[in-house]
Amino acid sequence: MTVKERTREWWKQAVVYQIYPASFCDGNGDGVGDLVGIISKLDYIKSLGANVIWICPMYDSPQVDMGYDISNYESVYPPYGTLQDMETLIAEAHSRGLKLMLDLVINHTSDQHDWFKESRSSKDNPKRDWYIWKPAKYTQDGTRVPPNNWRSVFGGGSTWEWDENTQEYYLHLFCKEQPDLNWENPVTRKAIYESAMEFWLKRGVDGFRIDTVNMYSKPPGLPDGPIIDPHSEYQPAGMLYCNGPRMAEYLREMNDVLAPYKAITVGELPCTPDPQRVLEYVSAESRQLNMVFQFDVVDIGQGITHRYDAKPKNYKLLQVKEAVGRTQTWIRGTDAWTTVFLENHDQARSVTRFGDDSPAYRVQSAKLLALMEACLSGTQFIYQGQEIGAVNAPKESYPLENYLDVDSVLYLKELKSRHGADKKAELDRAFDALQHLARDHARIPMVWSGKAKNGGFSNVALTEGKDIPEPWMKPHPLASEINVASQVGDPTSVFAFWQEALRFRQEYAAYTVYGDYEALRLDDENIFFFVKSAQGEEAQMLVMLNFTDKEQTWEPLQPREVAGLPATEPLTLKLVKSTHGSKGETAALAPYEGRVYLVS
Ligand code: TEU
Repeated sequence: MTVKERTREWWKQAVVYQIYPASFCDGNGDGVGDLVGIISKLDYIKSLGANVIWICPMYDSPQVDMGYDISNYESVYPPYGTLQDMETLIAEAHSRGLKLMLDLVINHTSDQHDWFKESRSSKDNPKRDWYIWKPAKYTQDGTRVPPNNWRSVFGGGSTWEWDENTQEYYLHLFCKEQPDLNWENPVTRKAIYESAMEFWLKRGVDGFRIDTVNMYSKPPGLPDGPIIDPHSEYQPAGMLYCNGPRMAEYLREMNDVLAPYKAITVGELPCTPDPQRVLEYVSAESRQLNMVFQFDVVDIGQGITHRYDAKPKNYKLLQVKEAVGRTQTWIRGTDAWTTVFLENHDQARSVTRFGDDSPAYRVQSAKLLALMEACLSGTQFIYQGQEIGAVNAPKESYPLENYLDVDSVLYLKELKSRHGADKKAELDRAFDALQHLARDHARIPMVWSGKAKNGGFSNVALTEGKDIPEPWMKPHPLASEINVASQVGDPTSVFAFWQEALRFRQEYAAYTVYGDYEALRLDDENIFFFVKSAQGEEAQMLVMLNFTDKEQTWEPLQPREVAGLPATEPLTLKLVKSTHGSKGETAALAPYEGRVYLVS
């Protein structure tokens, strides 16, 4: 649907703060983050300027994939707390004006979920077809092979696991401990809605971040994927199994469940480069999702055969400009909505990936990225630690054995089997890639203090006189340099800049949040220029971001460069925000300086 005016909604202007429960704050002193710890930091989150919290899975789970393998939707993972703690958290958040979103993981369950245990118990169990079971195929020489050539998202193996007991394969797009639910069965869908959604909606949650939202509907016949990696038996087939034919139907059904509660949704949308297809999901008229996470920006620099088959920083600024453009421009003139994010629990730290994490420039480049995000249209998401400019753990001080994520572990295992464990050069290359891109970096415990043991991760326990335990993941080696305590109250800190940038974003929401985006000077290899225009405003907002560690001069803006500006010179530029507090109207940009002007 084409629209002239963009409607305003509370959730469009919201700032969502994402929490990874295992790594946010350890309230009971066992080395694992928990709900009590989260409750103790609600005022901190509020002080940043966020008004919504999204908590990654806190449900009961064997934790093969850090809670994205759920064994019971209706209970809490005991080390995180209890159902009662969740109720307290919801109430405490609401009393501060914070809304709460949960992570909805319903493409698959854990293999320890009762549903799957029943399903795998026999071929005639009533829950057999709650999951996707298929007989084996056989090659000419009689070798048993899986039903198709799809490769699991993690490692290099098949998406099919053989079940000895019932002599069939079951599908798992992720780990073998994460069997895919069969959405074609209406009884299964109803059980999912009741257990995973209504159970929590009734308890007051305000919305869901929906995991892998485009994988529920599988392509009919489950055909083989094209050969993308000729050296492998199994092929990355995301482009084939995402966005299946019944997606719209399923999402509308889910909306009927959400609507009475006015709950909001943001769906994770991998493997969907076509903006037209994205639009189908989030056009308000289509009643599917409020928003989605596109992967264009976070996929920059990742490998094609495997995300970690890549060299650090193997991209140009132009790719960043184009990827940002792909998340911004398609909403123009539509009733759809987009999101702004550079980090989450599946991504390495943005300062390391897109800025410069050296001591000389990490503060400046963190501010630059904050300013860029603050000026982009869509609902803004911030991942824990991003607000203090967290960086990846350095190679020298964080050895490979500290990496615990199943994606990293299975990748290394696959490499060793491909090359033999002694291929030192290949392992070194993999370490470089993981140091740059691994999900582990986002999962290192949050650093609350540079002085307390383990970055103050278990500080709440400390005040109760308990011993400080080792955290579940090794603490950040740069804890004494990058931490919350030293930044809160320091006007020059990354944290203070985020607070400012978020206030600025709200003050100029007509441009920043709701405006139309247009890139300028795409071929400039150093500076990212873009313009935001606001409905009913004559002036336009000009954003310029120096993505280099060198001073950069820039050519004055010409009237003809921007549609809608007065055709004759001189243009008036009024500086409204800067990462460096600079006043210079036309001066060169300092390394990693970002500026915002109103142009008329
Ligand atoms: O991620 C889904 C996803 O599409 C993956 O490609 C993701 O990019 C992953 O990090 C690849 O390494 C979601 C969750 O966000 C992730 O944490 C889970 O592991 C995954 O689903 C399975 O539930």
